[in-house]
Amino acid sequence: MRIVSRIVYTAIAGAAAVAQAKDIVQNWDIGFVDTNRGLNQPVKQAIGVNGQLPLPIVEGNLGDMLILNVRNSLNTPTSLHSHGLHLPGLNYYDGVFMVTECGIAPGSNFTYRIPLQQSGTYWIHGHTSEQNYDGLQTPLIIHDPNEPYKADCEHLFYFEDWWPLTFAETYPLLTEPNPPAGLFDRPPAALINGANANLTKPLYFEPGKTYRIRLVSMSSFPLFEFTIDDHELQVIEVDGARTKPYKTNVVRLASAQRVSVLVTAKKSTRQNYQYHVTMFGDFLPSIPGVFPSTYNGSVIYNPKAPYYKANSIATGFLDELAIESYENDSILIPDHSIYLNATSGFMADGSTFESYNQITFKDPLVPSILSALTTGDMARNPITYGPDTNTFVLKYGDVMEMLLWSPTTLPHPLHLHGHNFQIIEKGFTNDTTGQYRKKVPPTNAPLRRDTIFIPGEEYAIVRFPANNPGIWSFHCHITWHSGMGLFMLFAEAVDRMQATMKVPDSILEQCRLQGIKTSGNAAGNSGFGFAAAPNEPYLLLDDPLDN
Ligand SMILES: *[C@@H]1O[C@H](CO)[C@@H](O)[C@H](O)[C@H]1NC(C)=O
Ligand SMILES: *[C@@H]1O[C@H](CO)[C@@H](O)[C@H](O)[C@H]1NC(C)=O
Ligand SMILES: *[C@@H]1O[C@H](CO)[C@@H](O)[C@H](O)[C@H]1NC(C)=O
Ligand SMILES: *[C@@H]1O[C@H](CO)[C@@H](O)[C@H](O)[C@H]1NC(C)=O
Ligand SMILES: *[C@@H]1O[C@H](CO)[C@@H](O)[C@H](O)[C@H]1NC(C)=O
Ligand SMILES: [Cu+2]
Repeated sequence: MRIVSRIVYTAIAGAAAVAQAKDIVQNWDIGFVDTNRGLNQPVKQAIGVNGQLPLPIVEGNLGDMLILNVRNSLNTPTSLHSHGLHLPGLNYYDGVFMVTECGIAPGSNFTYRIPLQQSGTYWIHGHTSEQNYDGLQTPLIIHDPNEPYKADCEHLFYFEDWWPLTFAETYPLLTEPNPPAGLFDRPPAALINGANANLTKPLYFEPGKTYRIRLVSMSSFPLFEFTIDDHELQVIEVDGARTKPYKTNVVRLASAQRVSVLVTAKKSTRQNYQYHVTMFGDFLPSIPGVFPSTYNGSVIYNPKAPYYKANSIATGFLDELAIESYENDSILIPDHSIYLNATSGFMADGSTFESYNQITFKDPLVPSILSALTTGDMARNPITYGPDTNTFVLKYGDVMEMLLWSPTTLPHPLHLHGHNFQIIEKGFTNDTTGQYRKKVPPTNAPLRRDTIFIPGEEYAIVRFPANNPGIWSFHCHITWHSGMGLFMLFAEAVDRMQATMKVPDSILEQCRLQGIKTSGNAAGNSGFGFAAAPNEPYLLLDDPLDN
């Protein structure tokens, strides 16, 4: 491992703080690992790193350089996405297969060089063929040496659901007209910090001390909740963005969301307490012992003391419209508004898929970033990215508003790459009176986050500035749904991309290794030649009330 130090000077309140910036080097040989993760399940062919699962947790400081040296020992392409990092100018390290790269060819090596420019709680996961579902995922923690929210000590909890079938085995059950088995016939189990959720670690609290607890949902589907009996949790970070302190007694996380809380220990050591992690889905069929399942851990003040008896376990959503951004951002005024209907439906043959606005995402034949950089003026025409990528072309600096609707009973945690968005409004899709509409008060600094959970039959309005030239994905983080096509692209400031962005040769080399074209439109042609591009018919809609 090579550590190269650079000096970074940060001015705080007139004084100069000096921090040693370093390279965080991870050498990851990505390969198959047969495991049941210590659960009461059959062994399946999972995806791990250096023969291991869970993956190493990645940690660094603001200003460090993360160097991910990857060897692909799978028999399919792979890629890694640093979820929540905006990567200004470095769109080609976003890790999305056939969007920002060709994937890393089997048997080859590739290096991601990712400057850590945002502090907070993130995660790294596979972004090719939903490989995260099979284990390719781990938290990424970026500390700020000048963190305004002081804590005496930190704890990390990350949550996963683990299924007995691989994603490839599950896919036909999701999409085939007459699936051979039910999706919930072989239910998942919960993992906490990469291990069987029953093995909860004890937390040792000292009177008066303050603890930062980082919560990461790497869930493929269910929701997770975290609460500590009779202790207040103060939210200070949501999806990497600092918030003003917000008091709650429970944090609910949808897939891909992260939250940090501060907890101040009690003054007395007379009692010990329990924390609880619950895996559930109000939208999922209830399966005894699975949905919901609660795992209890100890919060120990004094090993000899009795435990506090709680009457109930706290539960509920965070009120995202009440939490304020730390940065005092004002509400963005949109230049454009787009309507995205997250619909499920079927093709004429009866196979089921998902979509935004009835367009089911299919990978283009040329990575979209290379289409943007090689097609000149045509890059401003959304058709260049192919009929099935559902690409919206954005002008630099425009403020975009998205109206996100789930007209069915299915919920969707929707994640935007390269940005976070302000949450402006939420409500029910069928509320014609506007009675259940909730808007952020005009005096507030709206919460910013990168993944918003839209419950079934609800909508939300979010806004973001198009200030990050690149091709950015916007997709559902329920792994089943992204695999079924609930995925689309923003081609942002393509003129600036063409003027300033140079894709490293290592990216192009991976395309060559796999015989993938590195120029032209989504079909690898110029102009309007799309003959070979994937072109699915529009989805026929499910009856939204019959889902
Ligand atoms: C590729 O990575 C592997 C494992 O990390 C390493 O042993 C090997 O030397 C690398 N190969 C090249 C050509 O860099
Ligand atoms: C935890 O233990 C309970 C009781 O033995 C068992 O029913 C459950 O399946 C276990 N959970 C996991 C994730 O293994
Ligand atoms: C977990 O805690 C809850 C609430 O205190 C309790 O009802 C439940 O029985 C506990 N579960 C286990 C496995 O101890
Ligand atoms: C936000 O505004 C409050 C109240 O005016 C102020 O105390 C605080 O320092 C501001 N925060 C930032 C990050 O500018
Ligand atoms: C959104 O999709 C639903 C079907 O899932 C449909 O009933 C509704 O009309 C669509 N809304 C718009 C504005 O397209
Ligand atoms: Cu979804």
